[in-house]
Amino acid sequence: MIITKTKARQVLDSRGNPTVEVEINGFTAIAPSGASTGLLEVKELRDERKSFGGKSVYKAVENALRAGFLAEGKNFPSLDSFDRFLKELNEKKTLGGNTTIALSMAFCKAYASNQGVSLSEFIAHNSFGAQRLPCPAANLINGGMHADNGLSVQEHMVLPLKTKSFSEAVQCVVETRMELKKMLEKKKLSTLVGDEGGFAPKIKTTREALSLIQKSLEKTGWEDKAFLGLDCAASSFYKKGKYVFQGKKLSKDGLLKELLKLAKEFNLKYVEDPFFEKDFSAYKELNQETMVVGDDLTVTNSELIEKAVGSISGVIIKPNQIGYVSDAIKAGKTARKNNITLTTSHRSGDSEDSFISDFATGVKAELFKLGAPCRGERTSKYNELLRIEERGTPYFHY
Ligand code: 2PG
Ligand code: MG
Repeated sequence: MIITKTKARQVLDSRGNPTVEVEINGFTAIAPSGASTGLLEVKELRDERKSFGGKSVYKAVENALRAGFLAEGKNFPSLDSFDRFLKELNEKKTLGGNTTIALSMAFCKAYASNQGVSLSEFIAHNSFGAQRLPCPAANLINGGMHADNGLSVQEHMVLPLKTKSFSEAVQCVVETRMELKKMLEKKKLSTLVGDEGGFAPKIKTTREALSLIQKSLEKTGWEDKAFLGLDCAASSFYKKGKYVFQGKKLSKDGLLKELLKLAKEFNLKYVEDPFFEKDFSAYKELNQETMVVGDDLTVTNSELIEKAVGSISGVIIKPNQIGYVSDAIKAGKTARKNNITLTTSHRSGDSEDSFISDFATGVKAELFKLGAPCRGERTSKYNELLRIEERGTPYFHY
């Protein structure tokens, strides 16, 4: 495909922070942005000036414009060739991960259209061949760095693993959320939402959060089709060698004990980042009991995923953690080769761009973290998957 026209601009993400939007041959893509970021994620470029609280991305936009200018008139026969071109420009790692990922995502959209295929089909051609819709992992109660309610654990999720179609999974998640809202109202707890559209009530423990979701599942009759899961994002409450968990200072073994109790009590099928992101051996201990998923631990990096083999049974794939769509696909391939389940994921600072839904389907991810079905930047992900389902795309089977 010949790149004929490129543009870039500063737009806003769902937290109201500036972010980069790139346009290639008329197709736009917006870089998402995390709050609980891994230490080894590629770095976003922010201006760190007085304007926009230091968060403006004018320099990143300038970099995207320059890359676009250099790409115009050139023929790129594949995603790999375009990402290679970007990597050459980014040799000194000065472009910013937000710049490169927006360019790489926009290229995928333009290229897919140029080839007359859908975006998810294009991603499938570049990864495992066929497409498949993922099972949603829906974050119904927010905590950690995504809310100010004091909950240590960042995400309390519903996984409708035994549903037979994506739309049935959506029904489960939506009805459970509606019931949860009623329960919170009855308890006079807030139903305002956190960064990922989940409720952020001032409750003190993850046990309480899980039991509210479990009760909502039972009340709506979905309890046989859905399971519960957590993203602890434990690095965010790891302070000076201890875990500051629900008001207590715990050692690694103390936290392991707590998590094991919760896993048993609620039959947890999914626990993401249960420990500090450098403690591969702690992950391994819990992995023997339930599915442990690496996120900050592995940051969509193939080498770190190789290192984590044995410590995890699932892995998060977030294209903006590694900066290039082709590298995110590579990370997915490394995981699959090692029998590690793929969970693609949005970011807590996201946008109306639903690229990640097509990506999840294209790489046949088993699971997809997409927040609660609430707020436009989250529903855009659900809605895109509903459209993909209508095309007759098969759905994940547990
Ligand atoms: C996570 C993500 C997405 P953030 O930790 O998995 O849910 O959060 O984008 O803030 O890193
Ligand atoms: Mg995470």
